[in-house]
Amino acid sequence: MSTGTLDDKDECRVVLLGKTGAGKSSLGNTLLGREAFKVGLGLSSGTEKCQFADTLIEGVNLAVVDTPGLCDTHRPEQEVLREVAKSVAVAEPGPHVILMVLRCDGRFTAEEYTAYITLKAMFGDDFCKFLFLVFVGIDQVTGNPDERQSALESMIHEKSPPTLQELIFDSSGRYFAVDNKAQPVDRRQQGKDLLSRIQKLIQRNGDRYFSNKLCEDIGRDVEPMIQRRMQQDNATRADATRAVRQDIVKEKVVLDILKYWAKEEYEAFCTLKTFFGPSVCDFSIVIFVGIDQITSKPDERQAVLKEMLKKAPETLQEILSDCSHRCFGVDNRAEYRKSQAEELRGMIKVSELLF
Ligand SMILES: Nc1nc2c(ncn2[C@@H]2O[C@H](COP(=O)(O)OP(=O)(O)OP(=O)(O)O)[C@@H](O)[C@H]2O)c(=O)[nH]1
Ligand SMILES: [Mg+2]
Repeated sequence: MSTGTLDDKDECRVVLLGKTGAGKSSLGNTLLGREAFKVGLGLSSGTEKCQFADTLIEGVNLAVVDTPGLCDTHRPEQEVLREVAKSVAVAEPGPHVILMVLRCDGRFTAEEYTAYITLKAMFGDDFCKFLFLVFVGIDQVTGNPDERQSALESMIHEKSPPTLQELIFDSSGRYFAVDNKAQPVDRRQQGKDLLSRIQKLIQRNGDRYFSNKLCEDIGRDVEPMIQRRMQQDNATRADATRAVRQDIVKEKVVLDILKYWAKEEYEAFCTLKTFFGPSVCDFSIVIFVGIDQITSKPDERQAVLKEMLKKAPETLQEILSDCSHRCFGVDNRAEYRKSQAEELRGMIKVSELLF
């Protein structure tokens, strides 16, 4: 089982995920009972980096991590996923609940579903045990506060597409409707009601929090930072943890999140070798997608990639060496995908001749 147990029983760590403009920051503010996170205006994207805020509410130390929106066409997916991974580091040793924020007054899009599948792949199936769906914007469906939950219930039963049904199934039917635009007293009560649902889920999960290999690796790097802070500032563990969280968010300490991914990829490569035998390398070409992030000039792609790989971490150097340095940089978004495919096919043919 890849889940940890709660050390500090009074802390509740929540991560907000969802598509851009869904209402994550607004929901974070509803939960915290104050305007801790900047809310987006109009079409502009509000949250660019993951944010952290906490408060003592109903005897619970509630720590909320806000993230930039998924499916943001103005931002590369890798960058957003990196921020999502960072949010897990901020919620170290792991979030108790992952709140997936959805809109009542909008369609559940194919992009949103794909983003959800990517998250599931990134975090692993255990992720679902900690998943809670929050549908914001219920004010667009009903103006009657007493009917919020029943209105959502009918909406879900009458017109949710199969993709959304999958999320509902994955979260074992845990969902809640919120109006972030409600009057302060009403909004406060909604925050408390949601917190009580969150606490029920934590109880059901036996006080465990979400963790996976990525969380454990990050935890190993973060723990000494907390210890150092405790000694240097003569701080309590809670204060030192809070300070380290802010350091991570403000990037005062650099956690090389991609380093952890590279490690996972390396392990996957080792598994492949064990499974098929070392000769699998003789038939392998290492493909690097997203080369457009490194150079915009198509003619320079392969040369720039080769140059960049000279500084690659040891694990990646090993993979490249095993594959006799056969590698290729691809821009999957380029309009000349066809010529890239031809170039790659040429490389495959050469490999066939060689082996
Ligand atoms: N009517 C209504 N509007 C809402 C609700 N929640 C959020 N909004 C509005 O939706 C817009 C986006 O809200 P944010 O909280 O910034 O959304 P976000 O998911 O944090 O956005 P990004 O950080 O850009 O990904 C803002 O104009 C909010 O006022 C709600 O419950 N009802
Ligand atoms: Mg936001």
